[in-house]
Amino acid sequence: MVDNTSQNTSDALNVAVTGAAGQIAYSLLFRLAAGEISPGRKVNLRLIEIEPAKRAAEGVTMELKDAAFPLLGDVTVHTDAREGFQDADVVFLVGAKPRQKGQERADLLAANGAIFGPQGEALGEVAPNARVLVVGNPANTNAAILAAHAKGIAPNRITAMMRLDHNRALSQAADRLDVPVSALSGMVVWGNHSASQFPDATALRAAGEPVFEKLGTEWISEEFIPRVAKRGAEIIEVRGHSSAASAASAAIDHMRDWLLGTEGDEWVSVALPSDGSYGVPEGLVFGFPCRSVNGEWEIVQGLELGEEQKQRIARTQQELEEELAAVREAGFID
Ligand code: NAX
Repeated sequence: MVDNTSQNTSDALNVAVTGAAGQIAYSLLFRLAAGEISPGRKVNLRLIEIEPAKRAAEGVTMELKDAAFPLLGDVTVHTDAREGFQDADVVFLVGAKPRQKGQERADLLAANGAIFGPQGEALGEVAPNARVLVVGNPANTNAAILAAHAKGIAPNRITAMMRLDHNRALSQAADRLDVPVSALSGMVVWGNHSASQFPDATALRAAGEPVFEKLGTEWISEEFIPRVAKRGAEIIEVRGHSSAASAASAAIDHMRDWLLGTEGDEWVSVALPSDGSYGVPEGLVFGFPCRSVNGEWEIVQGLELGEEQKQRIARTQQELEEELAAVREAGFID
């Protein structure tokens, strides 16, 4: 088990979470306190919120203490992100500006640029070795803004969450094949965490055997891809609120695999700044198949892509290019 993941001198893992009084954090914080990304290791939690939600975050702190987690160290609440990020080993950026009714996508991107630019600067200054996961939407482009401002943080240390999409895709395929999700490997969700994403089951295996034919091309294009890509909206319609516990669970999966490594040759879906792999332009924060090796994400190379895969990847890439152009125009990235 790799354990080269701390930058502070004590053995404790310093974890900062923005949006700490929100619904995702309400599940995430308790799983972090239970030691799920750092088994056996003390965890210090920094809860970061905006002023109006500070008191609610203090309430969450009270509950965290009431749960008497054996591994939980200090829990502090901060309205100054820079203060909360100080010496953080792991950072979950969950807080973001939600889309208002009738709001244009460009305005949403700009509103979030105003959050993720300064947070990037602060992280670069006070937590240059942090592993960062952006959850708050639009997650990929928020992460691109963050990466542009986080001087001193290696690009592959800034990620956006595709793991919920990945897990949703696994679950849909497992149901279709009537196998447990644990039997499946080789799923990829490419591109943007949005309806343009490409959940790709081409390389999927169940207990090592290829299953693409078994899934059926019609089921894949008519049911699987749209269902996974629009699952967030389906959850809102049925549950009445957006995904929360499943999002927190995916964030835990992402960070645990990052810190402790992925299994053998298996890969998972992670959005990170492209290095040009698979022809995706540098700077786009794009969902790729990734392995975690020695505590770092590496993009899996050499997957052969057919024409339809290339077209679907190009589609989600185009959306991300448009998002990046919009934040450039708004002055959030040079
Ligand atoms: P909530 O509205 O319940 O909580 C968000 C919290 O963030 C609020 O308490 C708010 O005060 C806080 N916040 C806002 N700006 C902040 C700032 N600058 N610094 C610190 N805190 C700030 O939303 P929740 O359901 O928890 O969702 C959080 C974000 O995750 C949303 O942007 C949502 O769209 C996104 N999601 C991303 C997913 C993914 O797979 N990447 C899936 C789930 C979720 O939809």
